[in-house]
Amino acid sequence: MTRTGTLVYDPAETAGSLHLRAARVLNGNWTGTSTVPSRGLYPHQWSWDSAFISIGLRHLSPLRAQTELETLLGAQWGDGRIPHIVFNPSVPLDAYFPSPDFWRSSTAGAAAGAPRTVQTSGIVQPPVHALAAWLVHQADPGLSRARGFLSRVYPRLAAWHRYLLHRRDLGGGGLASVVHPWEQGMDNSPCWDAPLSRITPAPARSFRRADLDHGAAEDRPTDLDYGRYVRLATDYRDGGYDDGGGEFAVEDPSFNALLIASEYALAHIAQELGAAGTARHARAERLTAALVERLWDPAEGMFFCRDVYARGAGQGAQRDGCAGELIPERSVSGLIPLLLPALPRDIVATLVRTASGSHFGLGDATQLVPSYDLTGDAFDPHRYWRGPAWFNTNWLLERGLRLHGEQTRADGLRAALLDTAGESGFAEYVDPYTREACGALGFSWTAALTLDLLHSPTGADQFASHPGHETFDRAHSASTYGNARAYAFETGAKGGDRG
Ligand code: 9WN
Repeated sequence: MTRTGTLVYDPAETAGSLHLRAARVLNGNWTGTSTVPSRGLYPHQWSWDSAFISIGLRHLSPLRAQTELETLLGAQWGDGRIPHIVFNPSVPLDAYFPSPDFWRSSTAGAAAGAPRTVQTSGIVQPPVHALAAWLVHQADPGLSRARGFLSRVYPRLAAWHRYLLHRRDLGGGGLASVVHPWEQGMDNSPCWDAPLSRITPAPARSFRRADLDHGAAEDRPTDLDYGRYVRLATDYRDGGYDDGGGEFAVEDPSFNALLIASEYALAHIAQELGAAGTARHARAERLTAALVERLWDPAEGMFFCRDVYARGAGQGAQRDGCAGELIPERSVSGLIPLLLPALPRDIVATLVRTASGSHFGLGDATQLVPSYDLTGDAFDPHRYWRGPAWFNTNWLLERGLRLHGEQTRADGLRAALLDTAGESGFAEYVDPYTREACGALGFSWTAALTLDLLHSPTGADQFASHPGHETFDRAHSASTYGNARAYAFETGAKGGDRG
């Protein structure tokens, strides 16, 4: 216990009240079957939000955490996609744009197997779900087994990964592409500026934004960006949500790293259910190799997005032998592969240096990693995904640092996350320099990941490929790495799930 003036600071008591406040946020945002990201700005169920939320919720109520994921998976499409929004029918249509009457999932998505009784969007979000399901199971294996939780979610999660690895391998190199910036989750990142510049925006008068009723215009994407988001979504819908016909396809490091982390989790789940997880485990390692081969930029010391349909990408494409070209924008997305256990050691060391260097400033200019390069032309400390720090990305980096033995840096990041979550009122995101709250307050994943950091201070096992992963055989990693091209061909081929 320390004394400051007349105030007595008791870390245990502070943690206790932080826990209580975080739990209140999650209770307030619970609808009975799932949790909204925030009551005002985001009044429906969001896909990757629910995955992060369940990771925290498992510490309050493993049953609610299981239900959160089951509700989301109940809206899965026949082709395997998990929609990025599941709409609550009791919320008025004008509360959020684009609303169900824009997506028209049950009619426009019929050929792709959209559900008939629940309305959803037609795009996806990052695949954090299998990882979440595995962590939720571990919180109370007895309850999970009694309810048959894993045996019910496993086939759905396997179909989801199959969709991403087969239908979304638009670059032909084994990685999944996103077909809309909202799919990657970092909607307004400068990474999308180049591929979006080729899209003709929908006229501003053809839609009405609802986000500006809740958020400051200077913190949110511009009308021009929105026009392009709407155009891409409209064209996708009008093509029956069929993949491959669009004008936007990007291979993103964070999206694919989360897919790989979830593939490891599926291997654990398969084993728990009595099946062999080895094929999935090997696939996760081959995908790691494909990620390095297609998205790692050794000169810049981080991963970049690949613009699969870049025009004039000829030379780039010929130089590295891959379709499209890398987008030279430094986003936090390019650090998130740090959570992968089979990443070569030199890449881990370089990523840690990049995170702590002038572009992201971790432990120096900033205590939380910003969403975008502090020195970049497009940097803005308040605008959506163009500079502010988010809690989910920092939680992922904290776990990644710990996984690779960077305990001191991870401890610093954990402390900054807990302080900032409490001080900001569980803000959606914060200014990376001042940690001033931005966006919505009482934001669910901020509260949920706070709970996870309080309950799993070391989190050592969360992203491990298997117990004792630190003794992972790097020689095996090197040979897997050499086989990346063969693997790209293999996953590009049509076929069922090989797990
Ligand atoms: C569009 C819900 C979602 C998050 C995204 C975040 C934001 C929506 C929006 O909110 O996106 O999906 O309207 O801006 O960028 O990551 O899942 O919290």
